[in-house]
Amino acid sequence: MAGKTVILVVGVTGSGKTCLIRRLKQNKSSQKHEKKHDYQTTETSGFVPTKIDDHTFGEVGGKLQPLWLDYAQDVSGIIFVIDVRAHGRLTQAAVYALQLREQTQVPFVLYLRRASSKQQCAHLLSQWLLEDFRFICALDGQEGDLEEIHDFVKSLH
Ligand SMILES: Nc1nc2c(ncn2[C@@H]2O[C@H](COP(=O)(O)OP(=O)(O)OP(=O)(O)O)[C@@H](O)[C@H]2O)c(=O)[nH]1
Ligand SMILES: [Mg+2]
Repeated sequence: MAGKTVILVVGVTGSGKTCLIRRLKQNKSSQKHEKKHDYQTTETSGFVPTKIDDHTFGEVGGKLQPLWLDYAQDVSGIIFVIDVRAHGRLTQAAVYALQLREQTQVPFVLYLRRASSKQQCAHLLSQWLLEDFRFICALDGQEGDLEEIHDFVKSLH
């Protein structure tokens, strides 16, 4: 059955959820080949499912943060997107991530977008007291982040 594994994709407004799902759908392994129109988005409202192979990636926009937990009920895993350059929203994003992981039992991964290095990601995680979180460090302009998402998805039941 297509779309049987549902992965919830959450994160604060503008963190990059819609664009990430779009890249997954187009299987764009490199951000270097991006076209400008690929990244023109509007705020997501409600739950937006995107089927990719055997999986459904369900985005819930940042505006609906109070409902993330409700949407997390029947999913196989959660991808929490953080834009590490959105300085004004980082602390809030980290608190939301911590709360959501505490309240859910399914595999959870942080996707740290626009990171400058793995060390920067590790430093941020320790600053936020999230050292034990599984994370994907999406380095600016480099390949490999989608493969890590595929690995996460493959590990889900
Ligand atoms: N060039 C580039 N821009 C990105 C990328 N991801 C996000 N952006 C920019 O960030 C903006 C917001 O990204 P979205 O993916 O819409 O953010 P979102 O997390 O879905 O936001 P909500 O739906 O409002 O919660 C986009 O319109 C782009 O301008 C990316 O991978 N590359
Ligand atoms: Mg969106």
